[in-house]
Amino acid sequence: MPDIKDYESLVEIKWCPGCGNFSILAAMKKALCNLGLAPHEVLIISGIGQAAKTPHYLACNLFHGLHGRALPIATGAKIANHNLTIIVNSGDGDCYGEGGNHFINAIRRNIDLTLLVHNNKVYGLTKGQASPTSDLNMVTRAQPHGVMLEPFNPLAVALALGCGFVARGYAGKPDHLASLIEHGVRHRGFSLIDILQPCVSFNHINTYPWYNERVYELERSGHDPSDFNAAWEQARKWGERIPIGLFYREDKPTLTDRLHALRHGPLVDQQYVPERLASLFSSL
Ligand SMILES: Cc1ncc(C[n+]2csc(CCOP(=O)(O)OP(=O)(O)O)c2C)c(N)n1
Ligand code: SF4
Repeated sequence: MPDIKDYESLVEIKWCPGCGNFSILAAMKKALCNLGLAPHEVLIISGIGQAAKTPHYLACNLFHGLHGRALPIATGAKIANHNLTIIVNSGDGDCYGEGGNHFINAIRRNIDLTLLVHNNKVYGLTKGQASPTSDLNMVTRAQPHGVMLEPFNPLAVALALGCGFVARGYAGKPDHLASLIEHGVRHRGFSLIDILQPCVSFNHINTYPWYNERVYELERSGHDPSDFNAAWEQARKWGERIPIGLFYREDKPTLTDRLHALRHGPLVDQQYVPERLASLFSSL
């Protein structure tokens, strides 16, 4: 059984003291140990941002990619070796802004991976500009007259695209979050966990006290995660009361189940036969 210490990295953590990312990191370690996964069985992939530094702070396989491009890298990795457990760490700007198109198409493909979006509702790394999830009228140094766009609702978009695991966690409830991550990794298919992550340096509205007053756990409110309409209703709630937990779950075939070329096992275990490629090229 792996131990939390097995996942401890020697890299110095550069997040601000009090940042919500610390409890997301701790929840990930706890979930991976509870799942009995050894570090060599896990691949963590990220894009750019504060959230995207997470893989450096875990001692396992990692790939730190480019802005919004974690999901295409994860898709390639999963096709090459679908025995790997893949987790993507992204931020609201990285995933829903810069990588928005990849977010949509990764859900449609139903790639078996877990996407953790550290949603602090600002661009943290670049010092607090509004992000796609910033609330209307939020004032930042770059938006002195307030945000003019309606916020992006990742849970509603994921539900509309047929995502089979749609959840929201909160960095202020790390045990609840660890359990969601565990369930997300166990789910065969694309699992989205949007995580409410206070940014103590640049978001002085959506703070720990602000969330603590509002969040409630769906698991304690009689919510049925197999009921799509109930999930849709919960996903549209924001403001005075904010639901966290598993909104929706459904099993469906994954991309690697559907790929004909993988029927004999992962690509990494298949023999490379250059003649087959040569005959394909000569037939074109
Ligand atoms: C194409 C492009 N757009 C924007 C940027 C600047 N940029 C780098 S990281 C980042 C913010 C990422 O925000 P988020 O994903 O919310 O991450 P956080 O730092 O808050 O965790 C931005 C805007 C860039 N370098 N290149
Ligand atoms: S700027 Fe915000 S998101 Fe980045 S490390 Fe500091 S508190 Fe965390």
